Amino acid sequence: MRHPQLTVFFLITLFFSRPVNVSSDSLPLSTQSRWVVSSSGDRIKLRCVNWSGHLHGMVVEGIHKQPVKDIAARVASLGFNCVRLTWATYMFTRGHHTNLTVAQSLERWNLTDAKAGVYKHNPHVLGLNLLEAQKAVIDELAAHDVMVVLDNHVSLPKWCCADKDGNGFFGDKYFNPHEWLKGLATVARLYKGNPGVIAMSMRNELRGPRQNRRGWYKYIKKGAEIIHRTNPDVLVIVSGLSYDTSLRFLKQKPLKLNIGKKLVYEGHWYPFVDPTEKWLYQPNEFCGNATRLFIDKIGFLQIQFPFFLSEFGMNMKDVEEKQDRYMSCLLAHVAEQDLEWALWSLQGSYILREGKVGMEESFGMLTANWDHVRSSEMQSRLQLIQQMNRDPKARHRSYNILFHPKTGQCAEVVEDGIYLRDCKSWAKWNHLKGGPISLMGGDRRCLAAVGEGLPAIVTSNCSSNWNMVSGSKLHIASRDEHGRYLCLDWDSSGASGSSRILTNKCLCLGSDLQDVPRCEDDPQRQWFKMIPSNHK
Ligand SMILES: *[C@@H]1O[C@H](CO)[C@@H](O)[C@H](O)[C@H]1NC(C)=O
Ligand SMILES: *[C@@H]1O[C@H](CO)[C@@H](O)[C@H](O)[C@H]1NC(C)=O
Ligand SMILES: *[C@@H]1O[C@H](CO)[C@@H](O)[C@H](O)[C@H]1NC(C)=O
Ligand SMILES: CC(=O)N[C@H]1CO[C@H](CO)[C@@H](O)[C@@H]1O
Repeated sequence: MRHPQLTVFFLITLFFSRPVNVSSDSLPLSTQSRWVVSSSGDRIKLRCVNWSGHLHGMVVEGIHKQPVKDIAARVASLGFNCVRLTWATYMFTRGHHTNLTVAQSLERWNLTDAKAGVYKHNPHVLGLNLLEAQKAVIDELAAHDVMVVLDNHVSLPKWCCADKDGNGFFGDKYFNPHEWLKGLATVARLYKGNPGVIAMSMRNELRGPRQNRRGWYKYIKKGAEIIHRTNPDVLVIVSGLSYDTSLRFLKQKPLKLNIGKKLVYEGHWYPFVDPTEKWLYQPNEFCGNATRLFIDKIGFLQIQFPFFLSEFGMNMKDVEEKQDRYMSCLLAHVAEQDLEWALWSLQGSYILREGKVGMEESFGMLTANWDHVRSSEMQSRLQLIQQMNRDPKARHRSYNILFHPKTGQCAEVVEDGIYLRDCKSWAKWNHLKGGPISLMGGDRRCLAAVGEGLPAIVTSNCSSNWNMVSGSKLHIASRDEHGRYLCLDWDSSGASGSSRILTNKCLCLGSDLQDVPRCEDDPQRQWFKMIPSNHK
């Protein structure tokens, strides 16, 4: 706490902290239709962050910058209840890797500064072998109630992923399927009975010129079943082809596995889809298209199975407008569907990545020195998806939360005004397409547009009808008394932490509410989503 930045960090994180209540008596986890549930059948929502441990040194990143115990405490205080911890197959299948101590493993790459850093911050880890060190990290996370998904990320320990890096598909240069199966079985056995590890994902981002469906069905089945036979407690997470963006072929031919109620699917959704310029000039149509494409290729699995969006993220160091819009678009979907997820990533820097010592991770929640949060905006944007909005066991009536993904805030009503606030409390809305938006309970009161540039209000006059419009369906529009369309709008000039919701001319939309062909405005301020919830 010597550091002023650290103090700020702890204040912020305390402010945002929320309970993480997975105790070992709720284990093992299993699945029930599309939910992950505890041993007593209560939903457990996975809200994770990725933490890399698969690079050259085969130790988790950051261990040379901060004590593992502090990193684990931060993960928990940032509102994550789980870590997707990545590992490399060779660490478990090649004796000359397995037997290395952390010190030796870093020395192999001449990483003397990192070694000195580990000595300074985690002296007890330096002499452990790589397996013991991994277990120490998992134990520390467990001590902070943070669950671990062990993700097989590569075979040869290095940065992932490229088409021709030899780690992409079964049979590639470094990716011997038998060795991979052996690695999975070894890890499953090592963590059998360890309550810290709740799931294993089989392989990150299958890809490359050799990828094919036949190989996928064959090896995914073997991998899943070997994990389950060895360690029947863990969830088994199945990933797709083309960098984990496609499992469309399962619509024709479902995967048949003998693993009980343990199957979870995963997928990735990054802003890198082409042509990203469309986020700038056709943002509504592109958001609609991107969401539909994601659902069509992989997201559709959530209807039947728990779906883990195991990687998404954006550059938080130098925020690019297009990535910012991607994030709003994605958050609206993730919140609406209440998916399981893992943000890429925790690490603010790498010991060694792609030949560069100390390379910074601009997508990291933490800064390069691992000592404070890179972006409090991102922290705020995650707040609603860090909550469980749909609880299959709850008996409360469902309603909608009016969510604003650009700020991550939720609409709350104070007297007749509507404000964006942190999602600790919120107004509960009912809405039938094309009809009024009314408050649940009490005397009937409805959302109304008064005029352009004026605050939206709630009133007993329920004659305003509202529609979700534009290609993104993220604009919420109604007519004013002159019959002109107005959209809900965020008044960003308001005091921080509480700004009023106004109605304004709909951005990027013509008078017929169709998307204009090219839009120079940023529509994000007008992007809202009705999030179904039965949270009490
Ligand atoms: C690794 O260590 C184990 C146990 O100490 C030993 O049996 C094995 O031979 C060692 N492997 C190599 C390649 O050094
Ligand atoms: C480490 O340093 C030694 C001596 O300078 C050098 O011979 C070796 O190639 C280096 N190894 C790596 C992996 O950079
Ligand atoms: C959205 O998808 C439609 C149908 O595939 C296509 O015609 C249109 O150009 C796409 N729009 C954008 C902005 O990419
Ligand atoms: C932003 C980023 O670096 N994402 C990476 C996350 O990890 C996957 C797989 O290792 C990479 O393909 C992404 O580029």
